[in-house]
Amino acid sequence: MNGENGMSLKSLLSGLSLGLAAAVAWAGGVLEIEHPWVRESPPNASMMAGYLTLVNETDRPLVLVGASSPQFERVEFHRSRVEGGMARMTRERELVVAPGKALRLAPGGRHLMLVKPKRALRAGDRVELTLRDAEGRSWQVVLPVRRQAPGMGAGHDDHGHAH
Ligand SMILES: [Cu+2]
Repeated sequence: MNGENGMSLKSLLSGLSLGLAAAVAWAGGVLEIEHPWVRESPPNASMMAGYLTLVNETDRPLVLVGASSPQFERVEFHRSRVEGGMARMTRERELVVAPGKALRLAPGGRHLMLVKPKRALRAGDRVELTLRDAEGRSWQVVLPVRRQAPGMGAGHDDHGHAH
């Protein structure tokens, strides 16, 4: 907090209530996380890709600066693109979700790169993930491991809304 031009009591209180909301995850109407899933990889894969949709329910940009999972050595934000016929992945330092908008992480575009699983994960397993934003808030989400994107298969029972 920068105390120079003194926060009003009202903004201080709303800041506190946001902090409390973050403590009970996504109940606070700040970030909604939809359609989380991780694509199943061969058992010896050193990386897996995770996808979800982030919905910013506030009127300010939401800047995610980090992610982690106890089941992986580290988690990075990546973006895939095709350049000259070659698929390439680049690492991005943060994910910015515009006010009131959704940012979709999906195959062929942005994804969570889950690096070095501590043990092999298969369809039906679950990945526990923590997302952190630039204001120090954090959200926990469970991503089911699947062979294909939600909505592509026959079953409906495992679609994973995280709210
Ligand atoms: Cu990647």
